[in-house]
Amino acid sequence: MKDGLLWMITNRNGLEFTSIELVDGFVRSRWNLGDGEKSVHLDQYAVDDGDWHTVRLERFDYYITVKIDGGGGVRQKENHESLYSRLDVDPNSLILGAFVVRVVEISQDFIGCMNDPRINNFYLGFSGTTMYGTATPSNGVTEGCSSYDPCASNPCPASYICIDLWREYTCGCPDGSMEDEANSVCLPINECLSNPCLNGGTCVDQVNGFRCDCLEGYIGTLCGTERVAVFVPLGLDLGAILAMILCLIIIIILLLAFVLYKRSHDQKQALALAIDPDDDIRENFINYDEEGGGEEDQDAYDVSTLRKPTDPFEALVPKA
Ligand SMILES: [Ca+2]
Repeated sequence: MKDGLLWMITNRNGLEFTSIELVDGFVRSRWNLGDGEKSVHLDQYAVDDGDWHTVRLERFDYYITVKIDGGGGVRQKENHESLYSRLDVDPNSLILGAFVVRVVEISQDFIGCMNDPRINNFYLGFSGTTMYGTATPSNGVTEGCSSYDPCASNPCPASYICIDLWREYTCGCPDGSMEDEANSVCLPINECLSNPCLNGGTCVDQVNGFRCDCLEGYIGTLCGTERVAVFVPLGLDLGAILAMILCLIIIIILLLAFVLYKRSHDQKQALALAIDPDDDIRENFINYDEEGGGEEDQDAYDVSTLRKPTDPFEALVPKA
C-alpha cells in the first residue's frame, strides 16, 4: 500500500512524538521534541514495490537520521533543526501500523507486512511481554504475510509483463525491450542499429545486447583484432623437455660414433688395397700338389676341355 502509519511513539501527554509513515509509496519521518514539528522525506527512493525494506531511525544529539535498506545516497536523509535532543517516551504509547485517536478511533491504517520491530535495537515482537510493555495485537492483524496473485487475471496489454507488487500490480516491458508510450506497446531494442561490429563483421541482435560474427582473419567481441599466427606452447613440463633434450643428445652421440666408425673402417680398407699381391703371403693357402690336394686327379691340368674351339666345324668334322 502507498500510505499508512508504520510507527508512532509519544510522551505521556501525547504532544511530543516521533513517527515513521508511508506517504504515496515513500518513507517520511516526523517528530516534535517540544519545539515544533520537523520532518525528513525520502522522496527519491520508493518502497511500494512489493519487496521487503528495512527502515531505521537514528537519533544522536540534535541529529535525526532515517535510513532505508542500510542507507547511503537517496536511501538516507538527516535533519538537525530541533533545539531539543530529548524525548521522554511512554513505552505504552508505541503503536505499529496505525494511528489511534482517543483510544478506539483508528486511522492511517497500514496494509502490508511488517516484521522485526525494534527499539534501541531491542526486538519487541508482536506478542508477549517485554521490558518495554505488552504487545497487544489489534483488529485485522494476522500472522504470516499472505497475498493473492494480482497478476492472475493477466491484466496487462499484449507485449507487456505483469509485475507483482504485493496485492497490487504494475505493467512493465520485458528485458531487452522499451516502451513506446504513444502506441502502448513494448518494442524490442535493436542493439545493432549503431553498427558496432568492425572490419565487415555481421551484427546479430540479442535480448540484452548483440553478437558480432567476424569475417575470416578477424577476432574479438567487435571483430577489432586481426588474427595472427601464434605459436602456442605445447604445455610440456620441465621434466618432459629435459627428457627430449637428453634423447636428442643420445641421438647426436650415436650419429657421431657411427660416422667415426665408418671413417676408420674405410681407412683400413684403403690400406688393405694398397698392399702388393706378391707380398700378400697367406699361409692358410694349400698348394694343389700337396698331400690331400687331389694328386689322383690326372685331368686336373688338361685345360683343353675348357678351351673354346676357334673353328667350330673343325671340332665337329673328323680329319681325313
Ligand atoms: Ca536486442
